[in-house]
Amino acid sequence: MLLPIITYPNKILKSVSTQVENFDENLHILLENMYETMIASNGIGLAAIQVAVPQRILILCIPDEEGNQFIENRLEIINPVIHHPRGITTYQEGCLSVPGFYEEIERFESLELHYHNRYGEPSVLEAHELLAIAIQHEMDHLEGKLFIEKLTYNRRKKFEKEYKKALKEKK
Ligand code: Y12
Ligand code: CO
Repeated sequence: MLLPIITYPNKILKSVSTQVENFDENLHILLENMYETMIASNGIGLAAIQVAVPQRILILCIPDEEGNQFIENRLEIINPVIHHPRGITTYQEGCLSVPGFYEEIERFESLELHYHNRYGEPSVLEAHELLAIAIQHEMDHLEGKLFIEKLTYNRRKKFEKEYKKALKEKK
């Protein structure tokens, strides 16, 4: 089932998400629906708060070199914690909750991620480059933060002006 994606400036996106306690059928249905919603929207990452569920749940599916996304590469990440962040990189980020806007953002280049899978089993993964960037972008959502909050004052002002104009034109 496709879920509606909440977009900026909806205040729900500012919620701090809570830990998942129950790794049950409801969680599995939510994960399936989030994946379907993300793929249908041409996304590579989605946090549960973007579909109005304030829990620490992320879905990621990094495309291969040809840009194809395969379900075998889907990552379901619950209650994540970053360990050993290192290096600095920049990437032109976008967000399904801020449609039509992309900006260069600085992130750690590599990290180790500790998390739980859909059955509540602990897992660890080593992430570099695009996966590491996407994890950091999605984990900011868990704290109620959007990538636009990382912009300089002037760039943020420009964004607000352009975004408001685009919203008006959409109506
Ligand atoms: C690097 C940087 C950021 C992330 C977070 C995940 N972001 C996305 O998956 C964003 C996807 C996105 C897709 C859009 O739709 C199309 O391109 C058709 C889109 O739409 C418009 O801008 C109109 C915006 C964002 C992961 C890795
Ligand atoms: Co986002």
